[in-house]
Amino acid sequence: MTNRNDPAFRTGSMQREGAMRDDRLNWWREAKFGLFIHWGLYSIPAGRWKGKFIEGIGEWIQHTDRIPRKEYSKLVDQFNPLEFNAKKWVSIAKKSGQKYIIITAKHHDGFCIFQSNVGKYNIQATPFGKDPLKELAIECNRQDIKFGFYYSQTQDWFHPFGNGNDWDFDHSMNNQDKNFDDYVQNYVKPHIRELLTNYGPIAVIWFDTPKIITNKQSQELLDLCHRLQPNCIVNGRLGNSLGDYCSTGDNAIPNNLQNFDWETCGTINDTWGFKIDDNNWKSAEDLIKNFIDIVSKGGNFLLNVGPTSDGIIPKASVDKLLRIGNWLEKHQESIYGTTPGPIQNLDWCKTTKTIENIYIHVLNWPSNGKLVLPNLGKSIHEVSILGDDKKTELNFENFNSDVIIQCPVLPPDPIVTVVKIT
Ligand code: JFZ
Repeated sequence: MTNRNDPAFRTGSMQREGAMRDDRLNWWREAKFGLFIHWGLYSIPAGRWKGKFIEGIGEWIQHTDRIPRKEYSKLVDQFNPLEFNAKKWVSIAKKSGQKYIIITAKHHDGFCIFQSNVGKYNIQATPFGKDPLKELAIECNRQDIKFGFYYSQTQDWFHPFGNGNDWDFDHSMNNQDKNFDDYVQNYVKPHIRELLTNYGPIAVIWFDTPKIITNKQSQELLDLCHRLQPNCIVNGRLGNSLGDYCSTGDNAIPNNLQNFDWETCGTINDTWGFKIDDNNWKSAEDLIKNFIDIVSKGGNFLLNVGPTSDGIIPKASVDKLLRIGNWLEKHQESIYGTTPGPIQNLDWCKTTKTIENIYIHVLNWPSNGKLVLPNLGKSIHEVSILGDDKKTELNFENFNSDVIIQCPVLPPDPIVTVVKIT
């Protein structure tokens, strides 16, 4: 069955096989690329608390600095993202070649960035007074992008029975299990019901950090999601090896091809939630190469941005995303709707395939332009450079058990050139 031994799959997940699951996952398997958005109260302090620089990822600031919930929750009075524009955000994803968007409806801090009748710690309590998730749902529908929610089902540092806040609450009390179950039944489930009822079709519910959640609780959440929206897929961080697909650890890419559905979630700098002081940006080139590596091993890439509390996606993030989009525009054929290609063991090239074609993504261009590939086991009709308007046919010859393709000496694409073999 599935092989989840690679260290990239620390969070684990199993999928039950079946036609229903295949139906749900069909679009996702072709989509390859999604936009992750971490946005919440933590976007306001943005990594600094009372003038102090706080180590670690931005959305964990309350935990890292053990900020009392009474103090932290005052941030609701300040949350007023006047620059938020759903159309702009969705357009960025669209132009970047991303086919789905997943946004934090509730992160570990417990704040719900949507209108909820369950509890009061939500967007209605802020001066903003609108529901950004509703606007995004409508806009995604307009621009034909799938829409989904991140929801922290176990950790909740605001709810007294949620997991993780040991500075305000003493969770070693006798009723811990019972209380946590109370939180799941009467808080988490009603939230999920709202999210899967009030926003039209929801493509993904993305759970996280399962920790103490029991098998029964995970199963009940999974059943609830599928009952409310049979087409909604659920990620593996639901816990207890349940869910429709596996998530790797953050930014982790497995070493080899995997024979199950999986996704890498990654950051462009070092944080998920916006952090003023984090300027450690990855280059667009590295992100594209990581993306190709992931797709060649059968995975999807969910790439994160952390908008400011004003509602602006940092310019550096937008720049990188658009550069990925530029590359993708010319190379869509070798990415979307493909499956992993026949050559998996070479570092300088990553391959994908369709029924008719094999796509060689050349990460390191050979100085003489000669690509030496192992025998592909099929007869080659034609070789060309993907995106070459003139469709120039390249010469190739068989040599012992190799195929040698003569390409231009200089790589035609400045980032990654793709050679298409028909
Ligand atoms: C979790 C969150 O705690 C974090 O804030 C962010 O939302 C991220 C996407 O997910 O962090 C994790 C979860 C799992 C691993 C690492 C970080 N893991 O398995 O390696």
